[in-house]
Amino acid sequence: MTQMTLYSMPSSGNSYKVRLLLALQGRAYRHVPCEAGSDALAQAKAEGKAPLGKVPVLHLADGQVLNESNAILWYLGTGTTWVPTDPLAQAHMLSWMFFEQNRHESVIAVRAALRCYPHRAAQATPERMATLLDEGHAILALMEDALAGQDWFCGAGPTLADIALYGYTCTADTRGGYDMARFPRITEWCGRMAALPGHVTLDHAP
Ligand SMILES: N[C@@H](CCC(=O)N[C@@H](CS)C(=O)NCC(=O)O)C(=O)O
Repeated sequence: MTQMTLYSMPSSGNSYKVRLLLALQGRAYRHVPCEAGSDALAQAKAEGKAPLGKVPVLHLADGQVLNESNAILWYLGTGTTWVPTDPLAQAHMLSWMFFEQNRHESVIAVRAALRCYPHRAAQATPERMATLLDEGHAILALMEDALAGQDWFCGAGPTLADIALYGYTCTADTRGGYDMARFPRITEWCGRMAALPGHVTLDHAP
């Protein structure tokens, strides 16, 4: 049977978001791992499987192709409990997803990449790392404030906003070097995410 195919980078939070939602939904798919610097990533690009030059990319059963992690989340989540039905609640959810791409990922994921990927190490100057550390802590403080009095970022249950933000936050300490002891609400929220039925970790191979 033809099924969805996901080209994703095992070590990437953007890719992990999509793998996590698929796991939480219990959906079957074919996975093509495309690690940074791998032949598989180069081949996927050369064969036009990643039209924007990045992963994750979801190839639907009918051959249509979806780029951008949060757009893929939207496609997979629409019509399910992962997307609120009220338009205002949807907009709140989307605002967190835009925040994640514009402000969170561009700092917290970048610091993690500079620490973890050998080919990025030369860019990890002390000044840049210190700036990214301060900026990341400020971003995490915004999330910590938003979780005051609520378990999830948007409404009474988990939505795509939680998955998008979780992608890089769950490893902000181990990979990014951020001090998560300063953010107890985020730590508890990560625990709630990890307890969701079907949850998989970043290193889970589908
Ligand atoms: N905004 C995109 C970012 C995708 C992205 O930057 N992917 C990186 C891994 S996190 C990638 O494909 N890198 C491989 C390359 O640039 O060759 C998304 O959320 O999907």
